[in-house]
Amino acid sequence: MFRDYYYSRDTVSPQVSPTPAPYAQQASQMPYVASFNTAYAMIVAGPDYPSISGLVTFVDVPGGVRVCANITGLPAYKPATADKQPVGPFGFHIHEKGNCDVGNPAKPFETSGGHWNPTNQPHGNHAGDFPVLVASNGQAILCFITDRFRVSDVIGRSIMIHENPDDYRTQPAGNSGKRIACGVIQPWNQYQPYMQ
Ligand SMILES: [Cu+2]
Repeated sequence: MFRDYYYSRDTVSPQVSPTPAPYAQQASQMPYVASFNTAYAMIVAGPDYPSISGLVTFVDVPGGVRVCANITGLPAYKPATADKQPVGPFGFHIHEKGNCDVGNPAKPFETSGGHWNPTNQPHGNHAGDFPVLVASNGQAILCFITDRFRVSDVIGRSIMIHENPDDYRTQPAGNSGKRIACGVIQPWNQYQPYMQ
């Protein structure tokens, strides 16, 4: 009820909120802010490493976006062999589409599309090319700041974790191998009423 009152204060009917609480009166004097300045992605595991889970958060900050990841259940490092990339550190990117359906288990998460690349850059400089995830005992914790987008640009896209490290050079995806976990980026505090 408070939200109804607050977001439609110019047309509010007295039946909806006959006696606004003091905090609502205060809020009604402040500008309405529809903000998408915080987003999150819950990470879901693909079939190869089903114990992966975690959260990635996106917060607009002056000059960019602070991205923080806390991922658990990542596989142990395996060195490269003659014909295989190392397992870990893990390539970490924003992909175009907000769809984390596993689809074909042999090639999971194809529905997320390719790398999000709004400015047509080579891989390594895509807006959503992130630092690799380095795991300790299966857990990777990472925060960084990027000025390549704002939070509102990435809502409705997805964040992807790959099995192999990103070489930041091979096109179009850094040779980072299989997609092993994915999360749809969703608005967190879609509305920011001035509430205490
Ligand atoms: Cu990727």
